[in-house]
Amino acid sequence: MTAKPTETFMFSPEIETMARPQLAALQLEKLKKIVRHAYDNVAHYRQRFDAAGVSPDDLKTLDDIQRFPFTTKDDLRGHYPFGMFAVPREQVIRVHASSGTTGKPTVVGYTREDLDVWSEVMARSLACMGARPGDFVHNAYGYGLFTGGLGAHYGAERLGCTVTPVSGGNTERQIVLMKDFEAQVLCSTPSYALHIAEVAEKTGVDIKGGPLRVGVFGAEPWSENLRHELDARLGIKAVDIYGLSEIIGPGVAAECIEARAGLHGWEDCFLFEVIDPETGDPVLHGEQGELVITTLAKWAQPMIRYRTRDITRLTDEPCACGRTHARILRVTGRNDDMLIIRGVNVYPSQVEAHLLGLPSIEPHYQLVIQREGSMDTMTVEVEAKLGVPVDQYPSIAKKVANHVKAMVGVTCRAVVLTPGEVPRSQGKAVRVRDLRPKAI
Ligand code: DLL
Repeated sequence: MTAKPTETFMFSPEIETMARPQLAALQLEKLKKIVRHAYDNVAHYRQRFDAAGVSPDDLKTLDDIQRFPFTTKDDLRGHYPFGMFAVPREQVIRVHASSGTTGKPTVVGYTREDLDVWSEVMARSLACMGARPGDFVHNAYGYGLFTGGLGAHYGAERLGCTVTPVSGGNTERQIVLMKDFEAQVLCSTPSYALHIAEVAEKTGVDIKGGPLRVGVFGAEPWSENLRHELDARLGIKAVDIYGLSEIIGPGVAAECIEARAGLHGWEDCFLFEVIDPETGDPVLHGEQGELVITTLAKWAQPMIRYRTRDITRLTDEPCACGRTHARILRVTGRNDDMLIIRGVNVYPSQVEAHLLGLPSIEPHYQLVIQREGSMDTMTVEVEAKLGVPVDQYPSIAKKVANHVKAMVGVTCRAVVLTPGEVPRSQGKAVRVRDLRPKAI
């Protein structure tokens, strides 16, 4: 396979451009099989479907899935570690687990066939984002229980790339390797990519003028402004990739480099719905809500109507790249990431969108949440650019607070810290420091 980086290139063109009615027929065929497999092999699904009075035989159209109960992270936790497996444990050849900040982690298992599907959707995603066979891929996603490292790794190999399996950390060494190996593609969280750019600038290494072309950035919410910042500081096109361990890992959806306007969700492998998180009812087509995903090709651990908690919108408007798979619009954050500050709902990524690009401050920030009386308050910690005199910090802070109030509608305090003071991340950035008293 050869293709110039600037030409549209698809890893599986016949699937990626399939006419939508044909795609829907394929989804229905696969849906029937996977729901039957889940019912026959997982006690949890059988009990839940029976209790809801639905059977796999009820699936006559794709909309019939709406009659089936949702699956949640708590269901996975409740069946820790292997209770949601739908095949004998010996056929599960890999497990991953999500960190789980509270309680038990959630475990996910893969058969050989599942890993094959994962590599396929990741290869497709990388090609869609502008990676090409023969490219050098610098993979700074963490290797281990987190799905980022191995997911990107196998996908890049499947596409025919050369992979540097560097994982996160030791940023100066990362930069040396990227430079010496002439990497064309960088895979990392967007926050870590920003740190890489910053360290390269500090150590005088010119990444911007080099062969690096594409940034495969995801695993955390990020804003258009951060995209512009990364484009400019690394001399690349920064492209968004989405996924979650419970479903498969990275590669559930990816933006195309042509449009960079929403992520194509691979609908031959996943069925997407958007629901009202309060009522569980489907929202009108194109409206915002919680993304619900059913895996159409995952045998070790099928997920039927998994509630991701991720807030987004779906569109199946035609895309400039020619792919027909519907697009998930940028995920602004999880339901549970939403803060209520003095009665106003706000996601950290909304604040980010308006902080970046302000003069005198670096694009690093943290939101500190405290409780005052019955109200939650927010302090935005930002960082001054090198060389900005300290006596200007209070006036910059005032401008930041006013700007956030004007753009996001939230009253907050702002504090300007000295360069380097906001913690940097090697994986997912910690955007919120929650200092509220914990409920006992
Ligand atoms: O973060 C998988 C991944 C790895 C995706 C590398 C992309 C790149 P988890 O650790 O299970 O899996 O976290 C999944 O992260 O439900 C979202 O809330 C968030 N997330 C992932 N990608 C994006 C994105 C990986 N592009 C959770 N934009 C998901 C916004 C994202 N949020």
